[in-house]
Amino acid sequence: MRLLVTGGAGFIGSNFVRLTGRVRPDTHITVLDAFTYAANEASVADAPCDVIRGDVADPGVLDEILAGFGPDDAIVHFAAESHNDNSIASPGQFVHTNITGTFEILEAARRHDVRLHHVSTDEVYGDLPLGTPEAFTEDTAYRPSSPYSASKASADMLVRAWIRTYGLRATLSNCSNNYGPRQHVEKFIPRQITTLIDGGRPRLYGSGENVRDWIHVDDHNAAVWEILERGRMGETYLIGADGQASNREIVRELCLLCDRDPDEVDFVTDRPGHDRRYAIDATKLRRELGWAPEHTDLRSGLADTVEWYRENREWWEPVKAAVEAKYAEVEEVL
Ligand code: NAD
Ligand code: TDX
Repeated sequence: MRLLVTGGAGFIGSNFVRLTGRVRPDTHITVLDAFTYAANEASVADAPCDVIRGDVADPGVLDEILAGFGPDDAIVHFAAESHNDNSIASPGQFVHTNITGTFEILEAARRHDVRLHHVSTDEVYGDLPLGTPEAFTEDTAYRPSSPYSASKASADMLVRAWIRTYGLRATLSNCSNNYGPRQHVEKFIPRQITTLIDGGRPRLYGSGENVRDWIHVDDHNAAVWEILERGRMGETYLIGADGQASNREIVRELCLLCDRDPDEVDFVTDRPGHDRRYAIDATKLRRELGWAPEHTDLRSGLADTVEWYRENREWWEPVKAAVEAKYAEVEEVL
């Protein structure tokens, strides 16, 4: 089987390529990645794939890659601008990559009659109140809050329209917050881990009470494989591992894992429009496809992740100072 993996030099895509090498070694993967600031050469340098540098919104490069694809081959579309804070500061690139890029992927899939799996986020559903048992399901109405989530919601809508109108063979998944190795240090968990490793104080937005539903990146990617192989065409599957925790709780755990005082944290300027809580009800995925997460103990998943950042300093150190300098322009300690 041939797979075009877009965004394969980013966090989830590069872990997908590596997981595929372990569980489906006969798959031939071509990564298409624009190598934006979010990509890391080292994430794919020793990964089992061919790598092409290019923009998903470029139909020419898509045609070149897909020319050799047959009816059993597929595209797994991870490429995106993925960071909410960046989307608030400068939304234009999010419209280009997430909306126009997905449009071009859809048109290329249609021209070459290739099956598509579109990777999306639970943020398209907006947020939930704190302290209630509600969770998102496949039937929850779209209500995105940020330019990032609005651009992902737009992309999902395009995919759904191409399925219905053109009969495109496609599936979608909306996953909760991922953690694990090779996540950019701008994101919450790697930012706090690398700050702690360097002896600094973790930084919590606002009150730190916002809740995210954490899933290990390998569990997300294993679910993507289940959907690729056995998902019903045209369907959407929510992916989540019942990993709800407040940002304050995550930071406490990371401090303890780094032998630091959990009360030595800074509360800083809140994110505008900050979503309060996300939670996924993954019943459909579990019942229909028999998927279940393997990393069910968040504490041990975080411990492994801390260990990875300790052991791979050369992977993150070159960009850490610049990321912190950018945050310093907008953050004030409360
Ligand atoms: P990431 O930012 O780490 O990686 C994105 C990759 O896409 C990078 O390698 C980047 O260079 C590439 N890219 C960006 N613009 C491109 C373009 N125009 N053409 C080609 N490549 C381009 O993101 P991630 O966290 O790995 O997220 C991957 C996907 O999963 C995204 O679609 C995101 O919306 C979705 N998702 C992420 C999470 C999460 O917690 N990180 C959760 C649910 C869904
Ligand atoms: O320094 C920080 N302090 C802090 O309190 C940072 C960077 C974040 N936060 C908070 C904001 C969120 O409540 O932590 C939470 C997680 O923040 P992010 O890592 O920026 O993730 P989030 O905004 O929840 O979005 C993530 O999950 C869904 C991914 O970045 C998206 O790509 C994905 O779609």
